[in-house]
Amino acid sequence: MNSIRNTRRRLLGGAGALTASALAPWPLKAAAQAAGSVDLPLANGHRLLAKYPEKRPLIVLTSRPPQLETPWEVFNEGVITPNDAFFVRYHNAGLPFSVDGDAHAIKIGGNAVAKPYALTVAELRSQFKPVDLVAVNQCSGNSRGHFEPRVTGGQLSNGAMGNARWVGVPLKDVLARAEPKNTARQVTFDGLDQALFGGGDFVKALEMGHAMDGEVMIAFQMNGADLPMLNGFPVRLVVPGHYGTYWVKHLSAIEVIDNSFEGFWMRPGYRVPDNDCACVPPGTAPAATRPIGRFNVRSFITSVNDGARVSAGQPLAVRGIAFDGGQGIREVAWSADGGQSWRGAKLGEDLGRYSFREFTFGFTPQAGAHDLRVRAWNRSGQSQPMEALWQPAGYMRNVVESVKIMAA
Ligand SMILES: Nc1nc2c(c(=O)[nH]1)N[C@H]1C(S)=C(S)[C@@H](COP(=O)(O)O)O[C@H]1N2
Ligand SMILES: [Mo]
Repeated sequence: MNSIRNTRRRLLGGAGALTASALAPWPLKAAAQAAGSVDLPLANGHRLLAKYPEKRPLIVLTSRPPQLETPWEVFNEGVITPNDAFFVRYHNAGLPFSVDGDAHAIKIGGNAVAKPYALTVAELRSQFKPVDLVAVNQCSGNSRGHFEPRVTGGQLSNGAMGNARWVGVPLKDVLARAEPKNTARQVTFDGLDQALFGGGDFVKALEMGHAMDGEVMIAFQMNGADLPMLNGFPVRLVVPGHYGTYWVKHLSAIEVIDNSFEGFWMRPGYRVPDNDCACVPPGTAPAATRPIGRFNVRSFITSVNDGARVSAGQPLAVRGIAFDGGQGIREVAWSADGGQSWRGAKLGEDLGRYSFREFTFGFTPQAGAHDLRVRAWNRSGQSQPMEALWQPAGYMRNVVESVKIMAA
């Protein structure tokens, strides 16, 4: 029993001298090792790679708090993103770095429950029926660095996304035990990380109906293993089809409330123009906003990069991934002439409507330049724009990407 417990105790950084005090030396900085650099395909795209605990070398956007992007080639390894390559995003520098994965407790309360209670992770695992789901987690600002005109915020390329098989307990079941009152309107979620230098503790909210939809999950497993510390060990919220901002890590407090939560990370943070495209003319501000919601449709070629040289007259096999906010991908089309003519790609295995969906196609390029494009449709007919949409926060980019290759 003791040894199982010990394996579930996670120290970030691994050094024996670390303590749980916020004043202790910063363990991540000591533990992260420089591991070369990459040039992302955007202006000022030079980035260092660093190896953090439980991670392979990842692309560093910021080191404190850690914001790490997945190297692009990982997405061509398969439709599941390995835990050690999964991107990392934090808002505040006060990360937990020692957590007991069994004894860690989640408090469930708020002014709209009859029976507040606390639940340890050991109890969560043993007293509820687990479910599993393959789902994409994508940061709202994924691909922000490609915005034109450029916007402020983390200059990410396309690696702030990942697809994993999550195991956990439906949030609905955990909330039901607290006996929500009929005045319940929203549910808020807080994790162990803290704001050390202002900016506000990271707290998010979902509408009560969304929180009770049976799909939102308190996950304790990712791809068959404990969550990596940097991805929320021991428990995080999984909000299928919705931007990563709602996927609260190191979940420690849930409150069911009878009003609308308006903390910084709900307003003004993480809002999009309140219209169909969630976009505005470049350089303008939206008249009204709403909290960011579901992913729009995206597709990417993963097997060949922009600027690649390939053999003329030789068959070229191309593959990639597509996903959306939960309808599931119905169709992917490809073009080798910059979007003038299109043909259907072949879809790979269906791991569920929240997962990356693989697609493949092939053609034999004649000598010369080719502009490859892919465009996906979901099951309700939504697709991707040919010209990029714009909004001031740099969220929700989903333009049809162009991969220019040269055959010789
Ligand atoms: N506790 C906590 N949870 C959090 C955040 C955070 O700063 N603190 N950031 C959110 C955002 S904006 C994203 S995109 C996802 C990223 O998940 P990951 O770090 O596991 O990739 O975590 C979300 N959950
Ligand atoms: Mo995010």
